[in-house]
Amino acid sequence: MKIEQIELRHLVMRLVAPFETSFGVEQDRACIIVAMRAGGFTGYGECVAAAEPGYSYETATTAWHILSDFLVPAVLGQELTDIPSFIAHYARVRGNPLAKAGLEMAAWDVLGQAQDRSLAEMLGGVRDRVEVGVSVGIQPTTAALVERVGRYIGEGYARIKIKIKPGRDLTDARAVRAAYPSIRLQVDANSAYLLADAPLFQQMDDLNLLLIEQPLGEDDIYDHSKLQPQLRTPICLDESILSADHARAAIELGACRIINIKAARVSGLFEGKKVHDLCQERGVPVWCGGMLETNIGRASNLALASLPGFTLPGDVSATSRYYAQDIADPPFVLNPDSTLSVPTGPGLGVQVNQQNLERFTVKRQVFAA
Ligand code: OSB
Ligand code: MG
Repeated sequence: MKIEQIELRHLVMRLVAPFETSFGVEQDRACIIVAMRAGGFTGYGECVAAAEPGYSYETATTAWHILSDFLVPAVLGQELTDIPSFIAHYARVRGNPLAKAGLEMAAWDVLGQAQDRSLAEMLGGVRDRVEVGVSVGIQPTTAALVERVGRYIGEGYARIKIKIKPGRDLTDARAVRAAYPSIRLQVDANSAYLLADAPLFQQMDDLNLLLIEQPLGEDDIYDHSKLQPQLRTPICLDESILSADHARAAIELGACRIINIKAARVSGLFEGKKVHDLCQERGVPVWCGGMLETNIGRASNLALASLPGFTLPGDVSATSRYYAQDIADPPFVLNPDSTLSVPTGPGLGVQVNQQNLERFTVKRQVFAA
């Protein structure tokens, strides 16, 4: 199939509530939606680069530049036969994993539709439902956080992650643990601390946390290897792991005992599966992270999380936790057992709502072969 056309859309979508992390607050979430036309099919991808370079150095604007000036020209007019040969077209483009992952997702969707196979099937998924939790942003007060967590537990989420930052760490974590003594609980620091903060994390060892996510710098696998031996609680790396090679280095250095896999952060689903396979081989549990995706990215996350090594609940919550109106149907609804169902239709298995897609688009460009 010849890749005949690629359309990029920069979207801005209002979240149902502001999402605060150690790097900032997000209320209007940006993303780039890629629509790839080949062989009579249209495949969709979601690039999760945000408005600001807080989680990643990439932004929606830099990703637009990398996509439109380098990645799209590298694949437009080419034959789409399989993912490895597709990726090879832009292998010379350094870095920019979020931009690459958005484009790659659209290629998986086209291939899945052409082969009449679901993305989960193509990746080697083994389950039709995935255990999920909810990632709770920093709230105005500790009391508001406890209340917020209580509401999510009431909705049926069996695993809670709270965001922490200096000044809003131990107190928040202790308060949530005191209010919900048996809930599966974890914290995410998004790189806000230094190795010198080890005593703070040692105090968290009493809270029976599943894991502590990315306490130290994104470029600092080494200092994580100094921190992990000082803690009983497993460290889980997110920002630090940009490839299967990074995952191998982190595991061999003892920098973490768990890895959060986001396909976007590792340049796409193909590399994400490689991280999964390596971790499975080394006995390291993994779980699927989230980037406040629309239902397009959420469908991709659920397919990835259906692989056998994903043994911890993912940050993939119901559609209503993020958006009042989404750009693809049907909405994902939490099952009573704190799972989401993995889409079964060909490719991503969701239907894009063109009206909503248009409504949230702030910029659009079409590239034709
Ligand atoms: O660190 O996991 C993170 C959202 C944006 C950027 C980084 C992170 C997150 C989340 C949200 O934690 C997870 C979700 O999509 O529900
Ligand atoms: Mg994280």
